[in-house]
Amino acid sequence: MTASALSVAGSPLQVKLVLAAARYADVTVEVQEAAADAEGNNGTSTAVLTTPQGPIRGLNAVLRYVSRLRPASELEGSNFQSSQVDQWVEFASNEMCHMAGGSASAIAQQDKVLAALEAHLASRTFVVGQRMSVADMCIAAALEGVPLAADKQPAVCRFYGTIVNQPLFNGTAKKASSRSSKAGKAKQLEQVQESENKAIDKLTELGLPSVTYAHAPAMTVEEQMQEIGSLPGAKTKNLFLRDKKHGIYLVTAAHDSPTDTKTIAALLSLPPSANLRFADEETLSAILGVKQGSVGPLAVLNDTEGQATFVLDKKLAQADIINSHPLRNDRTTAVSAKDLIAYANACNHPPTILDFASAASANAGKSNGKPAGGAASRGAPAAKGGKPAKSTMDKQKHDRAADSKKELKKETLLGIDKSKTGDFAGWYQQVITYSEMIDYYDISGCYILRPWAFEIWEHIQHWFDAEIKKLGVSNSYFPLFVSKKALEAEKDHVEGFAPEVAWVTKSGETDLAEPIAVRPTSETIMYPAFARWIRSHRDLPLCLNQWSNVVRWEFKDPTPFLRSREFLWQEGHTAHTTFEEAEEMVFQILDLYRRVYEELLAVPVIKGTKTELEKFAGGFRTTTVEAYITGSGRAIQGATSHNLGQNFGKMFNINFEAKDGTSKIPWQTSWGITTRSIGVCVMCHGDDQGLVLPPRVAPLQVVIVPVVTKKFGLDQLSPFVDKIVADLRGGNVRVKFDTRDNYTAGWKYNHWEQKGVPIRLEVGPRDVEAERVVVVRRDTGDKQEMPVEAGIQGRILGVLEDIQNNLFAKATASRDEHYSRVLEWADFVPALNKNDIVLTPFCNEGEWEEKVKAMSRDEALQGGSEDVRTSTSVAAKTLCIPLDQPELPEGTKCFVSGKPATCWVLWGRSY
Ligand code: 87F
Repeated sequence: MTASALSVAGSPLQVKLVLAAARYADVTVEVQEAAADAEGNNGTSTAVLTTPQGPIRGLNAVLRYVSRLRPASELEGSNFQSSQVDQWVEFASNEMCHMAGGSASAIAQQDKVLAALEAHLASRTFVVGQRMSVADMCIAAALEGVPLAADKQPAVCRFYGTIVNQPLFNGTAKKASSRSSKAGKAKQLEQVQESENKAIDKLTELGLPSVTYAHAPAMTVEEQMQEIGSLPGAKTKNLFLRDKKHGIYLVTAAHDSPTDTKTIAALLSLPPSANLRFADEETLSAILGVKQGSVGPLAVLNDTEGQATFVLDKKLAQADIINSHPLRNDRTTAVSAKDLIAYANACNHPPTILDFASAASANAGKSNGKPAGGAASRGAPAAKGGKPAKSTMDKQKHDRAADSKKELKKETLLGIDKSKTGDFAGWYQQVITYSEMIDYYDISGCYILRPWAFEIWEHIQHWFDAEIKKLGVSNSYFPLFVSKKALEAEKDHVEGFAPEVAWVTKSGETDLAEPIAVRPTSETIMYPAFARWIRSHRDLPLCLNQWSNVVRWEFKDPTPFLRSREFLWQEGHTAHTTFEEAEEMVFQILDLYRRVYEELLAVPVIKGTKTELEKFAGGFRTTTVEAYITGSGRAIQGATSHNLGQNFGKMFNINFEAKDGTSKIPWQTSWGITTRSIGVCVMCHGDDQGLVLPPRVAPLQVVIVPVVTKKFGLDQLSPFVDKIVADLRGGNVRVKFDTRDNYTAGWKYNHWEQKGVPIRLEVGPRDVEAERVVVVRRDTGDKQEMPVEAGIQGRILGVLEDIQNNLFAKATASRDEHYSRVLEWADFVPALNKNDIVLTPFCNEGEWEEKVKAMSRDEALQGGSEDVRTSTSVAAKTLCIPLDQPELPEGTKCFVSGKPATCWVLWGRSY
């Protein structure tokens, strides 16, 4: 499209954004199908705005006009002047819309605008304050089609992605002809800027876009439908229910889903004895802080004690937009389903998503044989998974199955209903929450590591800590905060990371004299001290490590463990007299990282060096261990070990007197592994029943579940089991005898299976009599009987070892299935599309590396654009230059440039 064509017409997305902005500003813009415009461009849409001064034609002109109409309230609470916003919009629309021709000066101008915008947005969610405004939509419209790079303009990418990827505006870009017929009937709703509404403030604080409409008070669904029937998106029915024995539920269902209490009780797998009723007004007000008629999902915010379970209709979870009352019944707030779930998660109420539609068909006698409970119920354990039991076990197995079926009627457990292959992200979320590893927190990107996750980290810490001490490394602890001056002392190192640095600017209400940063890494905190402590060659090597937390304010979608705003890690920092010594340290550490992954977490990794583009900019060379996650087809950096050369020594004036009396700069290293490693382990080994833990890091390696009967209770069973526990503990096996009497055996089987415990021992009356246990493996589901009279410690240790090895072998085989070699460009993207990581001969030039990223993205998207917020991109990145290099015959050409290849490089789509 030529520059002039762009100024009068636009892409569908631009049109959509401008229409949305107009709707915000409360003016009507019509989109006309243009037969031919003044410049002779055919068939494009043209925006036409009727104003008191006459019609305004053309997207760019409309865009600027609309931008100036923004309500004054938009600037409330910000220290921004209206004129500054105008300047931004003007700037963006002028420069962006006119650069389509791509002349050198236009590109230079565009770079200037982008750089300024980047700096402006680095510390803001939107152009003015925290709420999306007309100006934002206009700027996003102007940015459409402008190439943005996530590494160069992270803040602009995040900003643009936030705006264009939220579905609130879907359906707004209606053609003039199709909108007129409906317009007369539909109620015109007034959009309002709600102030002092806790729920809307919370959405804003979380950066989740919403639109709120004012209307007459609506107490019932019918009344609300009358008021908001014309709005796009799903309408909701909200019920606040309680059952004395089973708890309190806030149910948000589609307005046309069945919501009688019997259906809901069945969906929740409550027993027939349950008596689900509407909670009284007092309970409603005490827990959700709203009156009758104002209940809606946004009210989960007020349930700070987590008394209610939030139940969401699957139909709503799959809708684009959800409309509901924001704590008052004369308002309706529209928010995307994804964002509503994010909100609920942030309020510590992750929704239990249930399929109300399936309940309707089950009630109509069309049950597909699955329990109506859907998400909230599971089959009896003996009936699922595993291999058929041996014949000698049949009778007992039958009894157990019967027992646990009976028992399951009494007890239910929230079961994983997402499959690893069908919905990897949903599956992962369920696995880490149902296994009690992670709980959500009300600050986006921050998570609670529950004991089940933290203990895995402790096993990693314990092993790694002992190993680095063997290398002469000591632990220490440096402060959490870093001054602006120290942080910026090493420009190269911090520059690209600046948007991720979190700053403390106030104490109470008082501004700090100078803002202080929260450590994103500790080079700039530790090295001034290194400069004081290192005087002579006798002070070297100085080898320090610290176990700590760091904060990096990421803008991409957070994922627990893999990408969180605060995470735990160890960071090692060493200084040596020679380059060779530093190099040796780097590789010793790299091998320890390999062993953490391979020997503890049973995840195979590839050791390699990063290319110049991917290395840590402050250092000389970065080495890495790279893992592969079969479920998502993505590679992931496992840990890094840097040879920093003398760069930091120079910046921080670290000098030592060498043996010959001369002053020298030491050679440094730094290295780190984070709690991301736990996420990689979960993703690699988990299955549709939940977590599968490698024995070496499992908080519990063996759980013993008693199968009691009325005649043979725990008292009779315990002496037998206690001996087994003592025997196993003698061999340092982490074992638990689950004696809880409020759960059935069936419930416990499922519970420990979801938590990934490697071995379950089942012990019932017949086992005691026959002096044996039934051993069930979590990794394969295999069952075997094991006689106990001579002790089982040795054999159980053997099974644990076997499980550890089997998990590693399985993960290696599935990684290797996705490891291919490609010699020509034509085969590259097809290999990536098969979820492969790809080894290619490469010229190792940065320019070609960038080209591969861009070309692989374009070829995969075929002209489409990708969501810049997602934590994964379809562009291929270099993962590493593997240390283990296959032979590279003379004359081998680079797969992309055709120049002589200098090495084999591993590429992949990655986290
Ligand atoms: C984010 C904000 C500011 C990564 C950052 O890999 C600075 C940084 O320096 C930053 N994200 N990095 C690189 C960290 C390098 C290095 N530090 C010690 C490690 C291992 C442990």
